[in-house]
Amino acid sequence: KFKAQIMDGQAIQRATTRIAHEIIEKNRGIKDVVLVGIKTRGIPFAKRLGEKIESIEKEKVDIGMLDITLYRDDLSKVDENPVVNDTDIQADINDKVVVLVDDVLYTGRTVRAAMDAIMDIGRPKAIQLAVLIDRGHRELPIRADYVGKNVPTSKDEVICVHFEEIDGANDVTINER
Ligand code: 3GP
Ligand code: 5GP
Ligand code: MG
Repeated sequence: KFKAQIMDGQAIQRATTRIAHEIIEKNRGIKDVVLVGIKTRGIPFAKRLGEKIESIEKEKVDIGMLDITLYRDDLSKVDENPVVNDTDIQADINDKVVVLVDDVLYTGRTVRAAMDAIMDIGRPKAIQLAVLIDRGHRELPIRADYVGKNVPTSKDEVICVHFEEIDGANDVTINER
């Protein structure tokens, strides 16, 4: 059940532009940066960040992806373990800064699984995390380095992220389960 729109397309675009600048600033350029999008909507978000970074720095950015699912039959249950199904990272991540990119950060379990998968592939010099929305309720000691918007939620609420590339529209809404 729809409750409210928290970001429109322009707000998503501005947050994306800001985070692109923050990634460049924190890493003093993007020479060693590899973006890794997490499954469905982390991937278009990573691509958008990559395009923005390239247009600012006039330099190519490597992008990879991870497919991680939570073995939950019901999204209201959050005590299951995420499983990495598929990894597509062509770039050499050794001694690189891997920036994990997801649409929503919630319990942190997906990000933990993503960090495990990354460490299995190589030895990055650092792993950072970028998310469009941080909705709170962490169950692990994980925080994002780059956040589009902090949105305090109850556990009964769901954040719906819509990207043109997948959903045919750009916005973020908060819904009741
Ligand atoms: P995403 O792949 O774009 O992140 O987890 C699968 C999908 O279910 C997610 O898509 C997300 O949009 C949606 N979803 C909505 N609410 C929740 C939630 O509370 N937990 C999880 N894991 N996914 C949710
Ligand atoms: P986690 O709980 O592991 O932090 O998040 C699990 C996965 O589900 C992540 O990919 C995250 O983007 C997604 N997710 C968690 N809560 C929500 C939510 O409320 N809305 C959306 N769209 N995705 C969510
Ligand atoms: Mg996600």
